Amino acid sequence: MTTRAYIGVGSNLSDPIAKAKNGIEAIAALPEVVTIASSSLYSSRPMGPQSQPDYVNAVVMIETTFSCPELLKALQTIELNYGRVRKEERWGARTLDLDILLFGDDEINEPDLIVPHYGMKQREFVLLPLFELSPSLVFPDGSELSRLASDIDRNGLEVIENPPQNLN
Ligand code: A4P
Ligand code: MG
Repeated sequence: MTTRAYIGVGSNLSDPIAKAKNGIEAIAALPEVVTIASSSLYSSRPMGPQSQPDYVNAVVMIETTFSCPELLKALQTIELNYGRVRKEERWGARTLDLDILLFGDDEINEPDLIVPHYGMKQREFVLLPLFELSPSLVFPDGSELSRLASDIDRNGLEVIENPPQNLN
């Protein structure tokens, strides 16, 4: 069975543009995953502690035969390969953060896996790249992305690079 899923990519340390691209390429290279499209790369102001650099954010749309827990494990391996150091501080700086935003219409509430991602409806750096990829998307709870995306404050979010091409 194939599932369409969306992955949020974030980085704000050690050359974040390169780190975000590395992450996008590593997702495309996973077995059991076909990347349909990546959004542009965006520069975004930090949510959480303000004493950290701006982030580079993007969203990737994939088709996968992984289960959702298998996909999480694969993404965590990529995060570790790109040198992310897990720190105590919540929402602190990180080299590469890969979050499962949506996994088909699945609604999962496990201690280590919450899907749809719990914060996505309040985050311009998730909603606007997602809207670029799938403007007519409807969330599992029936809410429309187009409405959420038009209501949210851009908070300085800007495109810094066009989408990476030829990812498969
Ligand atoms: N986990 C649960 N659900 C998921 C999911 N859907 N996808 C668990 C991925 N992981 C999920 O994650 C902690 C645990 O979440 C994992 O072990 C996994 O089992 P983590 O990545 O180690 O910790 P974290 O990312 O620091 O925590 P959190 O609360 O997920 O942070 P966020 O929400 O990812 O926020 N500002 C801007 N502008 N752009 C950003 O991308 N990102 C953050 C991090 C803060 N500020 C930001 C940005
Ligand atoms: Mg995370």
